[in-house]
Amino acid sequence: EEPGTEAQLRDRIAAELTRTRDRTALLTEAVDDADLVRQHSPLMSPLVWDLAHVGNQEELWLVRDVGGRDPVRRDIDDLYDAFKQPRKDRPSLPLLPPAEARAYVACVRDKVYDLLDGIRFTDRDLVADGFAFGMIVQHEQQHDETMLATHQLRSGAPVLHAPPPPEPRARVADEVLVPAGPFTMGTSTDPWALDNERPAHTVDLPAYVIDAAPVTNGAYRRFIAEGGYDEPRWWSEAGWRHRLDAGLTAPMHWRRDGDGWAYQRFGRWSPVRDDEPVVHVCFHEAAAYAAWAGRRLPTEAEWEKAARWDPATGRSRRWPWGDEDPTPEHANLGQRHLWPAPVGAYPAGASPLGVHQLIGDVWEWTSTTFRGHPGFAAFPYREYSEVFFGDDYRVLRGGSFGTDRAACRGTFRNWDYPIRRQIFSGFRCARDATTDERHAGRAA
Ligand code: AVJ
Ligand code: FE
Repeated sequence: EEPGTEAQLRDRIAAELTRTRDRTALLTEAVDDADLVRQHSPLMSPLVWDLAHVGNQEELWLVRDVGGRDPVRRDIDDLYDAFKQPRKDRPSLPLLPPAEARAYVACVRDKVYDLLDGIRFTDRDLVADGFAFGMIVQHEQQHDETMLATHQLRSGAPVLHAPPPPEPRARVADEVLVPAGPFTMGTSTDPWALDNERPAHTVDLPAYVIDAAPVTNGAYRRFIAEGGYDEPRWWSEAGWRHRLDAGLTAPMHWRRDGDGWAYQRFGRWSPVRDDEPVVHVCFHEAAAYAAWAGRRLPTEAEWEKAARWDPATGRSRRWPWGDEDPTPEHANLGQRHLWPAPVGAYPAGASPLGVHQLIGDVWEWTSTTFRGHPGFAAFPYREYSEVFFGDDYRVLRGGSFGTDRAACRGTFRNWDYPIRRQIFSGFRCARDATTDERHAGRAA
């Protein structure tokens, strides 16, 4: 590598670290100390736990492991170990108070900027192409999205502000035919891709049809109005049991408003807007809607082929629009806006086949349970993803309005329990292609 490249990578890493910390600061300075240490939902940590946990992971990986430096606070490792401390118990732990937590993360960050100065990115696998730094940036951004979800669950006066997302700029088709054939899923080359996105491998899919946009509030309201929540036949057995146990009747944060619906977003109520993607639905609700609509959820491979496959070259792109990182024209990412954008708001972000808003807006449930790609190798630690492999979790793809561009890609994989809906989760539907469509697809 030429020396200029290494200096550029250092600058880019420093900029990403700083940009990310600015977001963390915004999320943790918007509320007072009492609010920071409070648990806003048993599903979430107190914000002050996320803050110090982010610093502790940065200390473990960058200060101690990459930098080989002395621990800053070895005594708090257990407190901020997500596996040792279940979320519901975190508020009763002897956590660092807000001022100490801020001082701690700042101290760790100073050491990281210092060690970044002398780093050789060719020394070890862990730092090749800046990976360890990228992993830590992504980790902090993931917790920022989690903190944003905590903000959505807190009660009290609104503290977060952002301009509304753009209005529709294009008409979007209902659905798109994806022709049969192989495509490359996953990646072996994206430098900051995490272990579960690797390696690149070929997946051959039969022809299928996928929604050109996520399912909207308007469509979802018809499902509700036509008794979707009252009809066990649309629900899986586990889904129906959960629908009854949890008393589900509408997406989370919705309430009836006259003969319509209103939703609460970061402390403000407003009438539900029909042309926005529905958000805060669990996997079971998404699957029930799909069954009611005579469709199904896409598999994870179907989602990724629709997002990355370029029929002109046969290549898989990094993003639906190409290989270049997203700009605000491409997708609703990064908490620039506080809710999903209406369908048609991001024509520049569409895939070559004309599938819109795959990236940003809402995480999209797929029917696939979370497993390693063929040839998966845990790196650098099993606890990031391997320990979650199995049938308990469903994969979500594409990122939400609260996902940063650094923690999102055409290959990025998220996962959660099928009953979870405090995350910014929505979905789109798919179906097998008919015989006629398969022939038309081949002729085109
Ligand atoms: C990838 C979003 C499922 O928040 O549980 C954060 C990311 N892993 N700290 C999570 C993560 C460790 C993870 N998800
Ligand atoms: Fe974490």
